[in-house]
Amino acid sequence: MKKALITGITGQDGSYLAEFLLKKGYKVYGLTRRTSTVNNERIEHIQDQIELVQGDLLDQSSLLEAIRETEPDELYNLAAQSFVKTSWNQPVLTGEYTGLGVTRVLEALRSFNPKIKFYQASSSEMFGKVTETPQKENTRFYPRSPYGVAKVYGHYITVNYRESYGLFACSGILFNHESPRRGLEFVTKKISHAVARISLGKQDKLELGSLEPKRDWGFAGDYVEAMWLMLQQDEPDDYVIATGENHSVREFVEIAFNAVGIKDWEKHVVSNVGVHMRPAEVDYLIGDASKAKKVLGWEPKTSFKELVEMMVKEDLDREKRNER
Ligand code: NDP
Ligand code: GDR
Repeated sequence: MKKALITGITGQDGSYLAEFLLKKGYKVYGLTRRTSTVNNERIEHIQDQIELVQGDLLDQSSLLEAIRETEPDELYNLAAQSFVKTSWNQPVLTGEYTGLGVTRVLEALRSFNPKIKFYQASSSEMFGKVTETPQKENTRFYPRSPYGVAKVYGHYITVNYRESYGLFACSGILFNHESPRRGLEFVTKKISHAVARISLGKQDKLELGSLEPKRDWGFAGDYVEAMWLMLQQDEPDDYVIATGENHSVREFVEIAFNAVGIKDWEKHVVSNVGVHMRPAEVDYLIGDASKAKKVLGWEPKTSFKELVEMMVKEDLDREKRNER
């Protein structure tokens, strides 16, 4: 039985990846940090099938101990401070978790067993102010936030450890991917949650920033398969994972309101650009995943409309049950 260790297992992607690997017959371990209240909602339904070990990206010895305890064949490094806006407020912490944290994990892996296969969660935010459209593996990086800068560091240290030490280390450059398990601060979930509440008369207004930014949005459940596929190849490499389509925040809002039968959505939406402004914005991202299609045989399965409707439906069901 193959064994996998996932950092960030309590996050959106960690929970989908854990489900996916369990279905593939893996023994799944997850690294979690100590919290004063339990924070396992996304993995509650599989908790009796996985094993959690304590550790933190800031603490080198805890990472080594987690690897020693679990002896994984594959290590997926998904943990990070992942909210772009927070990265201006906590730039040093973001650098520690999202950047240097990658080196700590790689060092622990290398010193325990350099044969463990390693996946790094890189991001389309590394392209930031894009220099080429669509973005592919060799498009120049131009990050626009402390988060994006930290991810560029994480990407290159992964490439560097592969080249320096011959590790089987892959960097997946994933474009935005969403799901009903997305954190509430991200724009997609903020919209689907508010739309559900507005349709039930529990809320009247949805306040957003600019409705113009465009993102290449996919479904997280589809994207975790690509992470796994990268580690099943003969050679380690880096891959862009995206749908190849982009849509504006406005389009997301429109489809979400349509899904609950509200046509005059504009009367519920306030675009307060000033309040939600980021010191530097990423306006336009669209990925070219043709390498992943050719080498990994990976393609997204869920359309943009299906994704929006899935998120709204799930929030509607939760709101009807009065759950968060
Ligand atoms: P989430 O924010 O949902 O999850 C982040 C996870 O990291 C949580 O489990 C969190 O634990 C954990 N974590 C944070 N800090 C630490 C720490 N110091 N030590 C240990 N664990 C920590 O992110 P996603 O699931 O959306 O994303 C997964 C990864 O993919 C991230 O690295 C993100 O930057 C990257 N990414 C995401 C994309 C997306 O669109 N979702 C696109 C491209 C890249 P806790 O629950 O305790 O907070
Ligand atoms: P992003 O996701 O920054 O792309 O990072 P987010 O959903 O936060 O923003 C997407 C775009 O929507 C605009 N926007 C708003 N965003 C939020 N959060 N709240 C609002 O009210 C709002 N109004 C407009 C933003 O300005 C932005 O342009 C996500 C994260 O998952 C990263 O970890 C990951 O690396 C990238 O996707 C790829």
